[in-house]
Amino acid sequence: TDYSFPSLDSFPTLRNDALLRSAQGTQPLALGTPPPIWIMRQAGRYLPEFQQVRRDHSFFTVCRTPKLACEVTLQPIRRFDGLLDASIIFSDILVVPQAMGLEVQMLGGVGPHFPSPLVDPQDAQRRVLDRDVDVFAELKYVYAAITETRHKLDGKVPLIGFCAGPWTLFGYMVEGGGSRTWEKAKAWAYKNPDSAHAVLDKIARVSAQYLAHQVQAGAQLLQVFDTNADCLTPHGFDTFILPYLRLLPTLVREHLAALPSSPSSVPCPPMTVFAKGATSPAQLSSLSQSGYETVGLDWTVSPRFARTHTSSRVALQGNVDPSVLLGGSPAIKAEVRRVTWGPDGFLTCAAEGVKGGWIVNLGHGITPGVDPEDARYFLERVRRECAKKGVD
Ligand code: 1CP
Repeated sequence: TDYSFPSLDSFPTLRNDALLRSAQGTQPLALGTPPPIWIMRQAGRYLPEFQQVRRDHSFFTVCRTPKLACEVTLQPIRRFDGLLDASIIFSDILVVPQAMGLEVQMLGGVGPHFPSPLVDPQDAQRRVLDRDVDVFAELKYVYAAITETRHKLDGKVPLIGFCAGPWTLFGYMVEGGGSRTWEKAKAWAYKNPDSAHAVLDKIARVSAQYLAHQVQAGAQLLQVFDTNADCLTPHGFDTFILPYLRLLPTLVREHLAALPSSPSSVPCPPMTVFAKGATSPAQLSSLSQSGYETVGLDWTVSPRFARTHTSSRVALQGNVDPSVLLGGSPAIKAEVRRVTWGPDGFLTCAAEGVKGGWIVNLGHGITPGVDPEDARYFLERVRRECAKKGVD
């Protein structure tokens, strides 16, 4: 298929830039003005219209067919019309290992499966480090999906692009799928740290190129999902996770700055780091000074705790417990209350003069068992609580 990057001014004008203003820090959390809101994994299995598409097409066919990926990306925007402030391109973090030459299958009821994961440093040398990756050619189906979706969104909400944190991808590439303990990946890092560093560095370089390409294709904010950031020690986090999270925004900026400025330059959009489980004071502090505009939070810390340990220059995103959407309206109402006007909530802190933006989201992806009407109730409750100027 033919694809080339569009001219960015060929896209419809963005009519709702609340997310971008919060992330850039130009729209601090203001009482009475609902902050931007979106839901991690908002396009997916809990939506019957997604299941309908999946009945006819395999998971990676949806990812690789721009028309289908675009359709699925727009499904939550249509269903929750006016209640969501962002869309996120439908794809998966595992398209990057595929681009690097590893086979990945999506098994029903099981999840991702690598028929031949990386087995040892020699194997990684041969299959990963000694191989050049043509990031454009391998992933242009994602870029085509992003460009088409930017047009079809018609400026309604911004479009988020994403990739995984290098440590999370290393985990899948070594384990061959999801794992409760990630012990093969950890054993590799402890036994052969030089090899682990070389692979992490390679993943980071490919991922940064991929993120820059997504921006050239039309992505307006970038999020890095480091879902497995919770499985190492604090020292392991500083050694195998943080340096590669830091490398991503540095390299994305370098790539974009190196592009010719005519016909027009491509500015670097705001970036979000979501390192699930990295919630100690030291980790929050490091993440808030790692080159990202927004730090995503899981649900294990209070907003006040997170605010205390992060720079006021970053916006925070989260931190509603996704499981609460399985708990019915009273539970949803109580959890929304906790993150807004609870004693340690974002709005309570803002009312006390604590600085810094907030992007409302769950603390991890929405789960398949959620009733879409409960997701709608969640979005409505947030708007209701955030319209108030004080606790009632
Ligand atoms: O059969 C199916 O339809 C598979 C279900 C599914 C979906 C809908 C998978 C398999 N991936 C996705 C889409 C997806 N994955 C998106 C885009 C949709 C959206 O956000 O609206 C994104 C951002 C991801 C990211 C992703 N994939 C992560 C990081 C975020 C997170 O939730 O932790 C991870 C770890 C994966 C791996 C993955 N892909 C799919 C599965 C089942 C898994 C294992 C982790 C899991 O079970 O959630």
